[in-house]
Amino acid sequence: MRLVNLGLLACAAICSLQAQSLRSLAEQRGIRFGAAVAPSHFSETEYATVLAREFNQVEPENLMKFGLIHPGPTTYSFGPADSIVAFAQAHAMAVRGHTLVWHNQRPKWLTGGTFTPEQLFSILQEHIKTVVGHYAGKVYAWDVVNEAFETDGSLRKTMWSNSPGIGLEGTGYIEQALKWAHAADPKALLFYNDYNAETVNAKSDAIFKMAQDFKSRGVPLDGIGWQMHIGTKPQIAGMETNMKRITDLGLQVQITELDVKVSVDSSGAATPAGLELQAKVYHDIVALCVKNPHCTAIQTWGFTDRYSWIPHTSKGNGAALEFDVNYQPKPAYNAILEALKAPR
Ligand code: 9MR
Repeated sequence: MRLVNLGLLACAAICSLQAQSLRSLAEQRGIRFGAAVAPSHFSETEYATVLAREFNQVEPENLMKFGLIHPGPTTYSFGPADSIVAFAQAHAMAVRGHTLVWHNQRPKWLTGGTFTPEQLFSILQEHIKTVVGHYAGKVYAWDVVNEAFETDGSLRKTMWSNSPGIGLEGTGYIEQALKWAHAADPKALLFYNDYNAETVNAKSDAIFKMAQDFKSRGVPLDGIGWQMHIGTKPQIAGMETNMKRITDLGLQVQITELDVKVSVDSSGAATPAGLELQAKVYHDIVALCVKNPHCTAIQTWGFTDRYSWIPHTSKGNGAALEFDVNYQPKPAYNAILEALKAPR
């Protein structure tokens, strides 16, 4: 009897802990809660433990980008990203792929070369076919094209876009990339991903127009990724309006790179008030996604303040994630739990 009680007590403690994780609450809601990761940290026990306990999705923060996965014209380096897939499989997590077509983190052989549009067309086709083919059945969703629009809604001029790029007009190269990705893995969900396009503005208008056009012509686009690198004053109402118009097209929205930067002192510490404000923002963003059944994933860009891109690029800001540098949950973490628990 006593033993049984102890067993029940132990279960009560462990089971309620499990029931409280981000991943279990997200699973109950039918959404994925992910984190961008680097496998160089997997050997750190706390990193691996918290990641496996709290998240049901991972995405390589860098390792599937062109420059890292395709370092020579005919050389692919799949090993590091494969180790992320292996971690995910060992812990029943889904994998998002990031990213096939981008203007950053390209290899030297590509940036330093001189290629005709015909050659670039073949290079990109081969790249997408090889990378998506390698991960077919393992990566459930891809950010096929990343950051193709400027703030004013015009198309960014990159080596891929019509300048002359791969030789296709306007959003033609995005369409082509989606078609190549679809051919390489017909089951993968294909996303267009961008930043500062979460609320209604010139950039999100342009993305919406492209999505509308693609949907009307049967181009294989499944969703729009919202990076969501934000501060403490998000325009939730505008985001809700934008999410509705996208999902009304029959597309998904996934929040792909969420982090909420706050001011920090020279040691990287935020104030308690800053952390409370940040928690409210995390709550409101997660609540926004939970409310719309076509918002299917929320992913933070990392999960611990120990490893975050923010302090390196945004001076005076940091502490942007849901766990602190010692893997302790922050007010933001509890706020996410609350938002995941709330009725739709
Ligand atoms: O977090 C990534 C950082 O480690 C890289 O140095 C950087 C290179 O541009 O890319 C960061 O990830 C970016 C992502 O791929 C696309 N959206 C913006 C992210 C933050 O810069």
